[in-house]
Amino acid sequence: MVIRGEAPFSAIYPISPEGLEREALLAWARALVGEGCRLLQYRRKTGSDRERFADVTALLGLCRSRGAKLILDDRVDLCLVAGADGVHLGQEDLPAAEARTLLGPGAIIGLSTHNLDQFRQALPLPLDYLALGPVQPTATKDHPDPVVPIEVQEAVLKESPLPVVGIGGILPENAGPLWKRGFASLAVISFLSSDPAAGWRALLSERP
Ligand code: 3NM
Repeated sequence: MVIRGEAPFSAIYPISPEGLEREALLAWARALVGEGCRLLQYRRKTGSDRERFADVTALLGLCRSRGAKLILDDRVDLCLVAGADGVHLGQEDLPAAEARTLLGPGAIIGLSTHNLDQFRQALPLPLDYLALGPVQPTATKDHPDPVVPIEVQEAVLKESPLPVVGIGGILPENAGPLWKRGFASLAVISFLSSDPAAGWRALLSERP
């Protein structure tokens, strides 16, 4: 576990948009890494494992050459075979303890939480960071959880010994207050999907 103390992610945690062809996916990642992004997440819910494996291999080549890390959404198996830097687990994925056993102490493992109960249940787990969301309404996720009320966000941020990543509907107009509230990083799909470099700069310009 490498994050405790010093988070390897930047203030923005980009997650790949669904449906990009490999060249477009690489261009997306290249633009972000070129802006100084140190940690990206590959998320692909559709398509085959063969395609996912090829995407991850290509992204890892780019990330390795630029000193950035690559986290895979959900897929501990793919992380192991491809040699990615870690996984981001959802509430229905492999339990964090089993993921840690398989991936070892050096992997970065994060977990999505959507309410106070899930957050508290996550505290004893061998995780490097927690995500909390959606912090704003999002159209990107199928069946998103209800938006996490500000009081719950504040309670989580106050209690968490781990860095907390905010996710869901993040835009320049809402990013500043989220950073001020104490989120270590903000995970973003839509706003970074069409022009990632410009989106990255627009978001960062709101950082307090
Ligand atoms: N997880 P956008 S919200 C992947 O609540 C994901 O855990 C969420 O995409 C959660 O930046 C979300 O386009 C979608 O809203 C984030």
